[in-house]
Amino acid sequence: MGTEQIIGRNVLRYAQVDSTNTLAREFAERGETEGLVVTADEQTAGRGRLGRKWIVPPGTSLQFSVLLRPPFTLQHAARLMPMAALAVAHALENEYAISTRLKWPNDVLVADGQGIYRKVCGILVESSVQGDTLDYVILGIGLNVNYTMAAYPELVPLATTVQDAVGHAVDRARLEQVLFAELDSLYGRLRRGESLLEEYRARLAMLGQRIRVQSQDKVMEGIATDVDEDGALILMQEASRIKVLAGEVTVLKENKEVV
Ligand code: BT5
Repeated sequence: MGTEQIIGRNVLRYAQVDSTNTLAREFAERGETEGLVVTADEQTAGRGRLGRKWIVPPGTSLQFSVLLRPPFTLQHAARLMPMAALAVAHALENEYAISTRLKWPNDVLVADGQGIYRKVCGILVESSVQGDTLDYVILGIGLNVNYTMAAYPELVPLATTVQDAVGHAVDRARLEQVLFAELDSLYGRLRRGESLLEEYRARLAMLGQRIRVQSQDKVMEGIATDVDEDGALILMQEASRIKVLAGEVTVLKENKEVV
């Protein structure tokens, strides 16, 4: 209450850009203050992690990047990914009463038309670091909204849309507004030193399950037991506890609903 809005106080809208993350970074380099949102109807070079592509039909979805200058240590910057995932989950649950699950490190899942949980949102966090301090962070969010994944057969096993989950098209402008408000509220909590970890853990689909993680060129298997305050996934292999900072997770003993 009474805290000043940061995220969404300044929103720049574009019809077409290469990537909102790239454009937001340019604004950051020119000294723009935090909270700026760059959003586009179409990205010609939308990207995921490790040079992967993010592909969405123009004008259907939410694709935006938020410039943040968090007053955190470098280590705490890892809290922004779970924050963004939680904000998307809250927005979808509150607006459409659908249940969400989170997949470490950067996906939000919802049940598609068949009741199988699939990726509806991907998050890309890019940080600029000066020495050992955090200069700025670009938080990129891609949320599939008003189209059906049936138009993209190669993504059907992996991905879904809000429309597929809810059963009809939704008010995209309203969803955007609600999501900015959620992001702003959770960012305010992080800035006040609160932890969002319990809420994040409660929605993580993979805890307690046997998983395989591909991290750089290493592949590891074990039980996913936790995510810590640094955003790392904790993997137990026999008696050893491995802290995984980044990677791709596959759940091995499939809880049938989760990809
Ligand atoms: C992500 O990467 O999931 C992060 C995606 C971030 C996109 C936003 S949009 C606004 C901002 N500007 C940008 O340029 N990017 C951000 P990753 O975990 O690496 O997943 C990428 C993989 O997801 C691809 O290799 C595809 O397999 C799959 N994919 C591509 N398009 C998708 C879509 N629309 N929905 C679900 N999965 C998709």
